[in-house]
Amino acid sequence: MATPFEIDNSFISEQNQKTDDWVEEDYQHLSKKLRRQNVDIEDLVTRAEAFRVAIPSWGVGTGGTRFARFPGPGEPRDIYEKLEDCGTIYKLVRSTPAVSLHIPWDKPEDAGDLREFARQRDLHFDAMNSNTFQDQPGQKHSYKFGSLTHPEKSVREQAIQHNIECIEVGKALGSKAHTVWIGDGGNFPGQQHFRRALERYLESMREIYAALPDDWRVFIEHKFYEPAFYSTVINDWGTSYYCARELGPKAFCLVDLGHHAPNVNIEMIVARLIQFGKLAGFHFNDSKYGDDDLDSVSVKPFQLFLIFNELVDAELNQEPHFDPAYMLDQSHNVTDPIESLMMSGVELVRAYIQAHLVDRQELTDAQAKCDPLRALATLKQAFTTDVAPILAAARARAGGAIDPIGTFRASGYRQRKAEERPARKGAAASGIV
Ligand code: LRH
Ligand code: MN
Repeated sequence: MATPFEIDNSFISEQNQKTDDWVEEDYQHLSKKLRRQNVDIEDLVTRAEAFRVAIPSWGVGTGGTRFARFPGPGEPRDIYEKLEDCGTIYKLVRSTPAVSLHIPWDKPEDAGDLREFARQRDLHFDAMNSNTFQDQPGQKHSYKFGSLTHPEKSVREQAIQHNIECIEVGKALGSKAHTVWIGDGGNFPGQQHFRRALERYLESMREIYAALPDDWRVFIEHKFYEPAFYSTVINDWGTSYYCARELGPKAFCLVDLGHHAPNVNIEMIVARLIQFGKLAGFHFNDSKYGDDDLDSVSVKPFQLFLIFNELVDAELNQEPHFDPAYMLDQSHNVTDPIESLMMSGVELVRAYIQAHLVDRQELTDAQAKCDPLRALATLKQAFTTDVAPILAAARARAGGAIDPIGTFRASGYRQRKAEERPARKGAAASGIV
């Protein structure tokens, strides 16, 4: 079998040479501008190089809606081809060395072999994700009416065993965390007893928690609706926080940006979870209405900046238990998934570096002196600073592409994959739809 096509490093540096000059020019200009603010640009490049966000394995295939999915050319057909694409993203943007797997969609036949395949592409595995929101072929009990909170013990037990199996697979792959998102809830008033359903959730999660190795964490992911359209058991951060407290020191609350009603102040929820020492991390995406899973920073860039403003403030203050896991969780219905994930990988570093440009002394003083406009202006100055030269320099110094999408398109990678990956009859790489 021919070796799968890969973009090689010499092609990337060739492409970079085409744009080196303007990067250097803009870099020097920004360096002078920041020096006037007593900011050392080199410190920011180092921070940009160190920024890490995990890629969702289910994000490299084309996503869809309940209406339709329009698969693109050269779709990955199994977990190995998904890792090829994750390796390509990491090679070009240099901020995404970790991949978050979803079980059973990505259940490996040979975990050791998969781990080695990933290592050869400088990849490792981030948090595992269980799936008790779909019934698998041959499954004994259906999750139609719930999983970890189902009224019948046999169904809950099946869901608990699935989560424990995910942890076992994760141990073999070198993962250190397990994310539990359940769609459990009701479509009708009266369908569920709200308090008893939550009790059943905690009873089930205690068994999953007990299966965690000492150095692992479990991430509880809340969501205000869908697939249930009247009530959802783990519907908001408050319920998630209560459960994380009840379970113990290895349980934390994961914030998926799309899992909140429109206009909810998510940056304030982040500040709360940081203060309570229970912030697990994020599933980054963007949305206009519901859980749209749109590309990060494609709709509300200022909201993401304000979230990173809270994260950087906590980082600089060395808040206890502050070790957030950053992951993307997007569905790419009309773009090339690799291009969308690369752009999102870049945009997250941008928000992080802009948040490091906030003059925190000025902000604290404005807050102390009840000067809201000066406070906002201090944030806006950072948010409106074009940090592109810092991001490009960080990628180039790490062997990545100054223009990831331009280099990806020039490489013909997608066309090559279309030749290498003829669609398998009826077998789309399992994922969202
Ligand atoms: C639920 C969710 C969860 C994943 C799924 C793919 O909406 O955000 O994180 O398991 O998407
Ligand atoms: Mn999510």
